Amino acid sequence: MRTHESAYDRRRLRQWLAGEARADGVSRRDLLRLLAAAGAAGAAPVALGAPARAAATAPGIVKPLPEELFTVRGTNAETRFAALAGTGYHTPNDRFFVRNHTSTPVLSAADWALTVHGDGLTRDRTVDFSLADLRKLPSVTHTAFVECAGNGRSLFTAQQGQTVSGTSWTLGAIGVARWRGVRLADVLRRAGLSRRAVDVMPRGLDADYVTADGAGLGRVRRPLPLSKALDDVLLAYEMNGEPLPPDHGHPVRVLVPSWIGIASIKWVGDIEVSAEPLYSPWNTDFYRLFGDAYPDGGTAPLTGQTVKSAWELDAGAKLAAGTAHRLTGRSWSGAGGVVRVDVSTDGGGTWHGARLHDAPRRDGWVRWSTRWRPPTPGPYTLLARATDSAGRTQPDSTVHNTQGYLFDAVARHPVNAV
Ligand SMILES: Nc1nc2c(c(=O)[nH]1)N[C@H]1C(S)=C(S)[C@@H](COP(=O)(O)O)O[C@H]1N2
Ligand SMILES: [Mo]
Repeated sequence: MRTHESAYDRRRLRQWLAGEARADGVSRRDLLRLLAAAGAAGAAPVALGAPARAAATAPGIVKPLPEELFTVRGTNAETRFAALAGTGYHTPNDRFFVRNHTSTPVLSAADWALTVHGDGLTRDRTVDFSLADLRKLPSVTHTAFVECAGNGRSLFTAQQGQTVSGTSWTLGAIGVARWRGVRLADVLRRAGLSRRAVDVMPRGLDADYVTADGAGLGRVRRPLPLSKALDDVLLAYEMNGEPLPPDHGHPVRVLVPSWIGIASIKWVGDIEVSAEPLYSPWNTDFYRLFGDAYPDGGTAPLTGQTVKSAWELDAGAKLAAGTAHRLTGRSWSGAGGVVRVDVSTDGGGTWHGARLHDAPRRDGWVRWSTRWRPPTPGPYTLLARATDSAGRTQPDSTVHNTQGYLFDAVARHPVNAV
C-alpha cells in the first residue's frame, strides 16, 4: 500500500483548527497559510531561505570526501555519478551522498537508546529500546534508495532559467543501499500502540537546526502518517552489510522506502506516537510545493519520489570522436520499477531504447547502457528518459516550485567529442 498525504493533510489541518492537532515549533501564521491552501481564502507569500553557497569543505561530515567521488555543497556532499560507473547495484558507503542540516554527531552505539513516547501509546507511557533490544527483534533487509527531495534542483536554473532556493544539487543526491534493521511496526507494537494513534514523529539527535535568517527550528523531525509507518518503514542499523556509518545515521536511522529523503531521519533518538496530528517545519514550510502553479499555501506534504535518469559521466566529459563507447547510467522512480529507458545522443533528434541491466525494482534503480560512436568532434547533448511501471515518463520540463523540489524532467547532459 502506498500512502498519499493530501487527504490526510486536509484532515490534519481541520483537526488543528478544532484544537485537536499539535504544532510545536511551527508558527500560527504558517498553519493559517496551509489552511488557506487547503481550500479557504488567500494567504501570504512564502519566505525563502538564502540560496546555498558552494564551500571548499563540508564542515561536519566525518568520512573523507575525495573530489573524484564527491562535490561538496555547503554542509552536504553530492555523489559524482561518474564515480558510480562499474560499482554494482548498491552505492558503496564511501561514495553515498550526505545531506546534513547541521553536522554529523558522533554517537556511541553502546550508550544510544531510542525513546518511544506519546499519547498514541497505550497508557501514554515511555518505552526505551537499546541497540541490543532492537537486535533481538526479527531483522529485515531491504534494498532502497534514499534521495533528497531537492535532487536535480540546479536543473531548474540550468535548463529552465528559473530561480529556486536550496542546495544546488545536480543529480547525485541519491544512493541505493541494502538496509538491515527492524520494522518500525514491530517496535511500535512492542511499545504498545494505541488505536488512537495517527502520527509518528521521529527526531534526530543532531544539533538544533538554525536557518540562514537565524530562526531556530529545533531538531530535525518530520511526522509520518501511521499508515506509512506501519507499512514498510525500517529502523536501520546496517548499510550494505556494515554498521551504519556516522554520516548516515549511526547507530540507527529511519528508512522510509520510496519517499523523499527527509522522511528518513538519521541518528534517531526518539519517536513520538501521537493521537493528534502533528506538525514540524519539515512538513509545513519545507517539503511542500510552493509557487505560481500551486495553491497559495503550498501543496500537501511531499511523499513519493519522481522519475529520474542520470548518465555515469561528468558534465562536459571528453570522448574520442570516431570511436565506439559504451555509455552507462541509472534510472529510478518512487512510484514503481523503471521498465524502459530511451536515450538520445543528438540532443533529442533521434531516440532509441537503452539496454537495461536490472529487472524493474520497486524502491530501487535500474542500470542501463548504450553504445555510441560520436561521428565528428564537437559538443553533443546526451538525454535519457525513463518510464516506470506506474506509467510515469520523464517530461521535457518540470513545473517550477520555489524550493526546487522534485525535478523530474529529462536532463540535458553536455559532452565533448574530441
Ligand atoms: N537527523 C537528521 N536526519 C536527516 C537529515 C538531517 O539533517 N538530520 N537530513 C535528511 C535529508 S534532507 C536527507 S535527503 C537524508 C539524507 O541521507 P544521507 O545523508 O544518509 O544520504 O537524510 C535525512 N535525514
Ligand atoms: Mo533532503
